[in-house]
Amino acid sequence: MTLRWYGPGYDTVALKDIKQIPGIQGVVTSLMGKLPGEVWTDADIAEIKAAASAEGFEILVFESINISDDIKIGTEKRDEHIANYIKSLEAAGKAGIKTICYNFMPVFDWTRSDLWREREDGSFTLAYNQEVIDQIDVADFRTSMEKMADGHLLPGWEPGRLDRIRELFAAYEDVTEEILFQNLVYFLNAIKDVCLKYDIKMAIHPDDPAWPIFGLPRIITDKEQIVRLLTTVDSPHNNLTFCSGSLGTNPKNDMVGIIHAAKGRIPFAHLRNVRHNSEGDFEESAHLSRDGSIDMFAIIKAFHDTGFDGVYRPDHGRMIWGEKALPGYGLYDRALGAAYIEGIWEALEKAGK
Ligand SMILES: [Mn+2]
Repeated sequence: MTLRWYGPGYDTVALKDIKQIPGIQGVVTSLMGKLPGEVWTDADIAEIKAAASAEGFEILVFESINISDDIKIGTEKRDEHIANYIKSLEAAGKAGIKTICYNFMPVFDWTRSDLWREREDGSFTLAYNQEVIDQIDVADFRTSMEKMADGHLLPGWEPGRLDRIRELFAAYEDVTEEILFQNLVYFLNAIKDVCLKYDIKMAIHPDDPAWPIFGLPRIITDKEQIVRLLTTVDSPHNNLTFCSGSLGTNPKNDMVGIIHAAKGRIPFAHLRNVRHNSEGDFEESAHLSRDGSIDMFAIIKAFHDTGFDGVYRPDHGRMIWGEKALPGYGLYDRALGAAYIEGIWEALEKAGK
């Protein structure tokens, strides 16, 4: 059990507070100051490792070393960016980081229409409404996300990269789902040697939400696509980050089926719940099954049944008890989520004996 922690200067939650959540055995982090395509050096990684270990924490996963749009589009800069990515993987491997979470979503990372939707109980949460998204001018979208983020740097929404939004959209014009998939395969094959050398597991995060938005292709949204990727690059370095919240945005996704189909290829899992309010509208609920639309027990049981021995973490939480934090990443609700997940796991362990 881990918690995501953004590092000094980026996270509102302190490691000393994370330490008081029972059961947390490590952290998942990233170098927030880096743009996709840039190299992570040994010194960069040593610095964040030192910050974590000062409070007794090991870094168990890098989430994420982001992939540049040049790699996703397949531009002439692709090979240079992949060479840089390999250098970052070398540095991670030498530092003993074995799991790298990444995604292959064009232009925008995870997307919400509201970062502060008030719920019936007075808590605030991240929400998505398709009609609102459909009315957004993409050129203004980053500004509106930043405004909602209230001064916090959103992971995947780094300034700089999205300054040339219209250019980026134009660059994706001819990128079909199949081309994007082939570019992902090209990337995975290109980094295979360095991953095998250091026993690094690349773990792709599903697209969030799990359908194409703004006319951009999305290719990791359901079981069929996940199985296709795992079998096309059938290598121990090619794996899945299972995210119940992202896959669960589509009520049709069979998440227990995905966990079984990807057995042995899920080194990292994000566990959270969503509530479907109506077609195209969902919000992130508390972790409990009864608060959302996902059967969290069934998911955790599927991990237990398949012998999961990777790293998991409670994913986003609501903002409760007046907390002001990075949207989705407050301390309190994620701590409740961690305790809930640990409770289910302990019950499964003991019931099985
Ligand atoms: Mn996730």
